[in-house]
Amino acid sequence: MNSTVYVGLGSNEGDREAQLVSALEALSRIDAVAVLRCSALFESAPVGPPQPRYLNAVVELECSLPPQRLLCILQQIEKDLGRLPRDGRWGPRPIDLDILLWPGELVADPQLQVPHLELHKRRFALEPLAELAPDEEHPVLGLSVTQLLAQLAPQDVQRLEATWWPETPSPVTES
Ligand code: A4P
Ligand code: MG
Repeated sequence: MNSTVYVGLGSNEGDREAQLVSALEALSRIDAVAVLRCSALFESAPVGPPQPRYLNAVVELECSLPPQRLLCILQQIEKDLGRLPRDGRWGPRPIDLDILLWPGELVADPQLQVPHLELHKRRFALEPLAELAPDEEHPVLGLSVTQLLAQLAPQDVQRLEATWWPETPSPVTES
């Protein structure tokens, strides 16, 4: 059965633009996944230890895999794009792919929590997500993405106009 999934992309090390595009291409190549829509790109101040600024975006996927299987694939893409184990929690990384929200799914395993446990605290995830799914409800907090954003303190998150990024209201075509 196909479900809709929202995945957050982040990069703050190396060629951030190229890595985001490569991650998108890698996602499009997975048989069981279709990239339906992309948010705009956002540049954001790092949350966590001092490190370079991030580029963030959210993509809407159609996926016929269970959550754990999608997580493995996302982690393989992170590795392929040069992410090293030493990057450490909340440290700089060439690419980070997080499952943010999976309508109809609630996962509370040791290796995977969906919705992402930090989603409701993070403007860099909620602002792009709100472009794709403003009315989607957080199944634990019972608030929509728009409502979560409204209760969040300001954070340094800037929406970018980037011609090279396939920000879409329309489906992304595979290359
Ligand atoms: N994991 C559990 N739930 C999930 C999920 N929903 N999606 C587990 C993806 N992974 C999930 O992740 C550590 C473990 O989280 C994984 O092994 C997986 O089993 P990781 O990507 O290896 O390490 P991490 O990313 O450093 O840890 P964590 O806790 O996932 O951090 P976040 O939440 O990804 O935060 N500031 C800005 N402005 N923009 C950013 O994108 N990103 C981070 C990373 C910190 N600060 C940021 C940004
Ligand atoms: Mg992560």
